[in-house]
Amino acid sequence: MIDLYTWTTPNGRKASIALEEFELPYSVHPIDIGKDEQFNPEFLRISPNNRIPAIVDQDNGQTLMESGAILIYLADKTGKLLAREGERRYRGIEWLMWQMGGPGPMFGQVHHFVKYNRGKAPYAEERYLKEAHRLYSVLDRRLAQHEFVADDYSIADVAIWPWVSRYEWQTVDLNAYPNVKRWYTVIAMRPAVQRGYKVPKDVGEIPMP
Ligand SMILES: N[C@@H](CCC(=O)N[C@@H](CS)C(=O)NCC(=O)O)C(=O)O
Repeated sequence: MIDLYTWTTPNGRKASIALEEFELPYSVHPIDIGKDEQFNPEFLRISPNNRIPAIVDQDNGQTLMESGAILIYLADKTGKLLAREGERRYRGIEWLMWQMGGPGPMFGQVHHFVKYNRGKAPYAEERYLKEAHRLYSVLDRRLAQHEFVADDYSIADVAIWPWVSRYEWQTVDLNAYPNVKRWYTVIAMRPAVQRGYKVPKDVGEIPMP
């Protein structure tokens, strides 16, 4: 049994979608970051960076913060969505790390400046939107040559997809990135993704372009 500490955000959904894909039993502990619950001392013992998601694996007591580490751990635990060794493993990790260093933090800045604080910092809006479009172009070029980001459907797709699902917040028209749109739509149809998207609670349907 896995304890999942999460909220209704792209990083949180990475973990819940992965748990659904892996068909692992898990119990959900909502951490309402709007109410600063991520600063509760009990949560900080599991996630010292006061961020969701975090997990505790009741099988062995392993605690983990950082969604990328959680995805690798669960993939290794189950032997699914990441090759055990060789080039395919590192290709999956490569694109997972691309998400962790690129779309995660950069799209997050777009949400902060463009969605929630529009007009307050025009240069920041311009800078992060430009970077977001650059990242969408990188993804679109990759997906022009590959069905999924790495080789087969993998934890790299699971990591990137929830950030793309906020394309409306980012004022991004997915029609400008047809390969991303094709990939996004295929993944959105997966039952595990549809279930994981609604954890820890249902806040609406998956946006469809
Ligand atoms: N690099 C971390 C980022 C996690 C993160 O930024 N989580 C946000 C929600 S998406 C959060 O918990 N924010 C709470 C806060 O900023 O205090 C990961 O991938 O797990």
